Amino acid sequence: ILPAFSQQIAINQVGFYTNGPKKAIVKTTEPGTFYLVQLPGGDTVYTGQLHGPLKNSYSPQTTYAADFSQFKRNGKYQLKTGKLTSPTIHISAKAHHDAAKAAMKSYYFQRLSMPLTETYAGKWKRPAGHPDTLVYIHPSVGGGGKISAPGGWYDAGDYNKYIVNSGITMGTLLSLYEAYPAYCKSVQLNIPESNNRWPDLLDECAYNLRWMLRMQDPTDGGVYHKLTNPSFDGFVMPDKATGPRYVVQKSTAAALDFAAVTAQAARVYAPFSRVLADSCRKAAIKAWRWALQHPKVFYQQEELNKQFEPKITTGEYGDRSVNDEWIWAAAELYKTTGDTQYQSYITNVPVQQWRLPAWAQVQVLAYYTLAQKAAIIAFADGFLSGSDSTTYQNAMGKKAGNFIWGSNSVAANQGIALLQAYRLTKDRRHLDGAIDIADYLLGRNATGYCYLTGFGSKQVMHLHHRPSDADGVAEPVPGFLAGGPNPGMQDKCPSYTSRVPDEAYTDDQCSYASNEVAINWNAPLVYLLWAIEASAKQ
Ligand code: G3I
Ligand code: 9MR
Repeated sequence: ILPAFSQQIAINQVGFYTNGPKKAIVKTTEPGTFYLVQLPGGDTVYTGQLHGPLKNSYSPQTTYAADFSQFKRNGKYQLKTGKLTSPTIHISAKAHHDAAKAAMKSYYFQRLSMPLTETYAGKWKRPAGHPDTLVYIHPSVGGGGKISAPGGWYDAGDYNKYIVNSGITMGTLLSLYEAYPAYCKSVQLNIPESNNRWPDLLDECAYNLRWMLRMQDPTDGGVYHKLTNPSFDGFVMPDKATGPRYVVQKSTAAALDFAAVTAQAARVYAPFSRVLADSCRKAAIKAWRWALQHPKVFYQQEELNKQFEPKITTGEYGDRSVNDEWIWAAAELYKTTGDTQYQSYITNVPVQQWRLPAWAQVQVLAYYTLAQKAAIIAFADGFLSGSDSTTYQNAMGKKAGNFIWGSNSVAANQGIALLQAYRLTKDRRHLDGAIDIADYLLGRNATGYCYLTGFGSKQVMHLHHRPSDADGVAEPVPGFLAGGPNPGMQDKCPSYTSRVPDEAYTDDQCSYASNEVAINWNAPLVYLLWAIEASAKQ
């Protein structure tokens, strides 16, 4: 049983590094003194003054910050101020280790086409779902027939597989490996491949990569946009969702994202499997060539449904601007092959025009790969400036516009930008800014939730995630990042209690716009937590 705590104190509920920054945020309009008390026992070990007031333009909330970074003794504590008591505080040398592993293990839980056994899945064991060995070619492709494309990861709370979203997800995870190979090799995930000679991170990513390779039409190099049911399944376990599956249309975005991922994979997997690396490199070049011949084939589901049966109503991931996909694919192909023909496709824009990576916006992934030093640092500094005067003291709070569908992935991608800079500068401010983002996601935020399932004093329990709902286990499958506050509230779920941008979240299964999971949201969290663990001065 966890000690009781006040909702007015928001704090990272997973952990602080011995020598790292440590802050809590108190919802109050008054200054005052705060105390850190040791658990058990309650002895006061540190005293400080609240700092504030802090305020965001888009929220009525006023807060004060309690900074106890100077306190550097491992253990368990609570922070007290006035009549308020914080959730349990954990200080240790490997503060995010368990959370980091769990966030990556979530991909194992998303695997299709194989049973999850108790050895690896514990009480979340389940039979295999979706063999995907018989998948119909949708009439939108032309031709008819069928293919086999088993494996891969479920995209999100639904049971479909989408190439565009797999693109940024794989790019993020493979970039983590390229940036921190030694740390990545050291992390054991307890997955079926754990005893082979590959790093577990690369084993897990290969599970999705092999599916992606099956999504390329070998005859022309084009890549199917998605593999899906015509409409979303009900809330049943995957093995009970047995309706027909289709690969639907080839698209330019899918071909280019596929080319980027397979080109990067050709580099990353080369030391482990020549065969896999070679097939990735060939697949990348073939997809690139298809895109050159088909530069403007967009996936527009409504248009498609006017022409073809069965109608498809699952996730669209429609992206009608592929300039950024060209740049990303060209950068990965150039870095892998050294072939200068790709260079002319890599255009640079001033850092003021850089956009955080997202499923439909992958340009900056190219700039990260090409290590554009000065611009990366300027990009990161943009997130730092002014973040300390926001109510929760991080980059996320600066604009209401950050709170979109999957806003927690916006935060995590801000953290990656700061970590990209930290690798170049070794300036502690960049690492601390990334830790501020981790703190945000793990509890120092306006709702007080630790958004990573299975962790924290105030936990997410009712994810929009079909297995978590249907498996009969009270706790959701662990290691998932909930989507996060989104005042768009497109799900029209009745349980939201606030439409203030950073509060518009509800821990309710009906809330796919704030409480779903998605592979492209977990990936930047994995990057953030692993890179912080790898970098933290202990
Ligand atoms: O980009 C605009 C932004 O400029 C604007 O300020 C804001 C105002 O609401 O809207 C932003 O666009 C939103 C976009 O997400 C942001 O990424 C759209 O309104 C919103 O509808 C769109 O939501 C997407 C959602 O599917 C619905 O299509 C999410 O990005 C996307 O992550 C989500 O993906 C789904 C898959 O379709 C199916 N599987 C689950 C997955 C996760 O929910
Ligand atoms: O479960 C679906 C989720 O994965 C999607 O992100 C979301 C938006 O496309 O749609 C969910 O499915 C809902 C559908 O859109 C409307 N009927 C209810 C479905 C389950 O809540």
